[in-house]
Order: sequence, then structure tokens, then C-alpha cells
Amino acid sequence: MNSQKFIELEDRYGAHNYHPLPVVLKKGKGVHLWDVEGEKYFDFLSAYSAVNQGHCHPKIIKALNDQASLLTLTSRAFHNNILGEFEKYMTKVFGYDKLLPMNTGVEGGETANKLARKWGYLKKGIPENKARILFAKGNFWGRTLAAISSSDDPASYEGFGPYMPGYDLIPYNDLESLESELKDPNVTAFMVEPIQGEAGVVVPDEGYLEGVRTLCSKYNVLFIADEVQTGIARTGKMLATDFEDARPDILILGKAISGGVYPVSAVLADDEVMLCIKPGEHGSTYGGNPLACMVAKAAIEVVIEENLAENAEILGELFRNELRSRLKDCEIVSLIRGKGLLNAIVINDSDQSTTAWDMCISLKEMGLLAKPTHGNIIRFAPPLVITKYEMFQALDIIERVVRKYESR
Ligand code: IF1
Repeated sequence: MNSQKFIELEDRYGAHNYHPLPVVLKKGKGVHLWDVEGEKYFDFLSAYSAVNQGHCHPKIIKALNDQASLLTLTSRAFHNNILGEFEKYMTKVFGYDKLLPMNTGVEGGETANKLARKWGYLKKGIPENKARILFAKGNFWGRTLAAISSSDDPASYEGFGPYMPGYDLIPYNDLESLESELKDPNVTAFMVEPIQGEAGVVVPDEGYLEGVRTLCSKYNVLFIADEVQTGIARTGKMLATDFEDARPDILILGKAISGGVYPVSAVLADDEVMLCIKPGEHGSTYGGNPLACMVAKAAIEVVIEENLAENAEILGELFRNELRSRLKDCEIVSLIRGKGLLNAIVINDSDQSTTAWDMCISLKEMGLLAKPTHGNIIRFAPPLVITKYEMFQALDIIERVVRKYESR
């Protein structure tokens, strides 16, 4: 079957909850993807930063295969010989007392919110059902009813009310607004992305994260860092919060924690917070299953052994500098921004225009896959294993496409 046939199958038998680029992928290896016609592409989305280690990394696939024929799922009704080792490994790597394993990023967010509310009642003395959690405008942490309740993007929340109470929004990258809200003793946590991914790779001012840490400590409020997209070396350090003195009270990991091989998420915290949830108060059938743990441990080992954070830092710098110099005379690109290998270009066009989409279609035709976010922003996030040579090839494609639209 050709691409069109596969697309028709999805259209006929699948929910229409996505609008994918018209490409049907069949194989992935490293930074490359191949479609059913055998065409080869650079992957510059990395499944929204879940495939930081490169597609089908041999070490991670080996971990999957070895464990898959031994034991895949016990549920947490019983112990197994894998979970404790994984929890010990991860708490040592990230520097927390304990880890609570889940499956998807949004379940990590939900877990963090439940921990924060419990801690607010048990430790901060907030009256029952009065706990408030603050979020930043422009946030995105998933598609559940709680996650969309904290969203200010109508595309995320419209038509799904009523909404979760106790959630409030403040401007991103604004410590004054944060401090004025933190004075309310019923605020139990502030949950924030160190860089806003979906909002279009919005990088806050230097010192913002440190300011969040200082203010949350000052007012006895939990700092929750959503590193589902920015974590696992994407921004040039293992965690985006590592760039400043900004250690979160609750850390949420997802996506690349398992290198795109298996759904894994995790919440890390110290005992004072983590032990507020007692046996039977939270969990998930697949959370922390042996297969997930072996895959995730291998995925984190790859990040460390292959120095992927360092590569993201160096190649990210190269990407932004090269693109800025190559496009300095192009008015159609108004901004190039990002950190490490989480970057985006802002198209100098109205949000409603289809230029960004059309550019992504052209990029696809030239052998590079990327997708617009919020209309006029194109995110560029290749796997962190990309080489300088591959990066220059990709930059040539991006430059050619931008110039094609510049000359229109
Ligand atoms: C889709 C967006 C990105 C996330 C952050 C939690 C989650 C996400 C910072 C939830 C998930 C994904 C969801 C995916 C597309 C992608 C996305 F465009 F939707 F917003 F990356 F920016 N925190 N982001 O970015 O993790 O439950 O999905 O595992 O919904 O299509 P999840």
C-alpha cells in the first residue's frame, strides 16, 4: 500500500483528533525516518522530544527485548526484582529521596498535583479542599480534564467544562505576579515548565527559575518543574532547571525518560513530600512495570554514556548561530529562539496564515520533518545524537525552504 492508502485507513477507522503532516512513516534509525515509499527524512520533531536518544537505539531496544521475554507486568499488587533497582538508580541520578513511576507525562502531572494537595493539607495546614495550585499562562501539560483546566488555550479547554477548581494562572516569566499570589497561605504549589514547549519554545529570562525557587521557599510553596519536554538533556543539561540554582520540590519526567521505546513517566521528590501519599492512595496498573523500568534505565544510561546533554548544548548553539547568520536578510523569519536542541523559528506572519504549515510541507518534500505549533511557529528538535555533518545538511534544507518563501 502507498501513503495515501494508509492515510485513508486512519481517516475511515480512526478518531480525527489529530491533523498530521501527510507522511506515512515505516522505519526509524538515529536521526532518520523513512516513509512507506522509501523516502528518507531528518526527524526534527523527535516525537515532541521523546526520542532524544535517536530512533530505535540499539541499547534501549536490547533492554526491551531481553526483559520482554522474562517478565513484562506484575502490577504493584506484588513486588518484582526490577522496580527497586530502577528507583535506586533514578533517585541517585536526579538527586531525590524517592520516585513514583507512572506511564504518560500527564499522569506525571496529575501525580505531582495530588502530591502537592496532600502535602498542603498534611504539612502546610491548608484547610480541606482549599488548596490552590498556580500555573503559568501558556502552559501545556497534557490532555486530561485537570490539565486542560489549567490551560488558557481555548483549543485545549473549550467544550470540556466544567473545570477542576483550585487552579489559577499567572503570567510566565513574571516573578512579581508570582510573589503576590504566593502570599495566599492556601497556595500549595506553583507548577511550571522551565521552557514552555507547546507555547512555542518560550525561554524565560536568566534568573527566573532561581527566582521561582527562592519565592517558593520564602512562602513555603512547592516548586513543581514539568520537565516532561525539557528534561533528559534536551536543553543542554540533564534538566533545564540545572542551568540555575532552582532545584524543584517535585520533578516530573516523561517522554525521553524511555527514549521513545515505551511509555514511561516518573515523579521525584524527597520524603517530606513523597510520603504524604499512603498505600492505596495513588497508582496505575502499568506504573513502574519491569519492562518500563529496564527500558527507562537503558535510556538514561545512553544519555549519560553518550554525553547527549553536551552534544545538545554544542549542536544547539551551532544551529541557532548558523540559522541566524544564514537568514539574517530574511524578513519572513522574525525570531530564532531556544536552548540546547529545543529551538523554534517564528514566522513573520499572522497566526492565521498557513505559511508555517506550508513551509513544513516544503521541508518534508526536501527531506526534513517538523511541525508548526500555534500557527506561525516551527519547532526544530532533532534527536540529541545528531552529528555536525547531519546538522549542516539539515540547515541547508531549512535555509532553502525559508528562502523559497522569502522570495514569494
Ligand atoms: C499531544 C503538545 C508538546 C508536554 C509537557 C506534559 C505533557 C506534554 C511540557 C504530557 C506533552 C505532547 C503531547 C502531544 C504533543 C506534545 C506537545 F504539542 F501537545 F503540546 F510537546 F508540546 N508536559 N506534550 O509537552 O505528556 O501525557 O503526552 O505523555 O497531545 O499531541 P503526555
